[in-house]
Amino acid sequence: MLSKTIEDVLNTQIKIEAESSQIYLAMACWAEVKGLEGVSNFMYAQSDEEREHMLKLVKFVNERGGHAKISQLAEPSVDFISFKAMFEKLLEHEIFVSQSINELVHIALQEKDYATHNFLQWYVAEQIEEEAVARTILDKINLIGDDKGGLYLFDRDIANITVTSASNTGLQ
Ligand code: OFO
Repeated sequence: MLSKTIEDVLNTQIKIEAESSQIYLAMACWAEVKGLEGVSNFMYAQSDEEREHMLKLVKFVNERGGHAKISQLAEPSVDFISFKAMFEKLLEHEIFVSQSINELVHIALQEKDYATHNFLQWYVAEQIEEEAVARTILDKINLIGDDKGGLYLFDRDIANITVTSASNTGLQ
């Protein structure tokens, strides 16, 4: 059974994951209308992943005797000055989510809720992976600079920068 404190913080995380999904969906749209097909596919996949993260939390809260809250979401930015700026936003957002997960882990320990603490380890691993992917992409973007040919190749090759979910690393 979840304590009220844990239920509330998990519900806040549900909202954060849902907002992450919306943020990446907006990025997918921006890239798609700019003709960056590879980048938009990457962002659509990211958006789907975030929805899965949200659902995993929803199920956990409901199964542990709480009630998952589905809340109103903040409207994401829909315009970016460049695709580099967009990926910088992505990294910034993932760092914010990692901090939120760290705080959750801390609260779970304080509350002596070891089941939730254990459940959250999947998210800890996932955040390490997602931050690493965002940094890899930004390194590549910095290499390209303003080179249009480089951008073309980047858009083609981003499909190979896979987002390895923690579920594939045996941590689930
Ligand atoms: Fe939900 O993993 Fe990124 O934010």
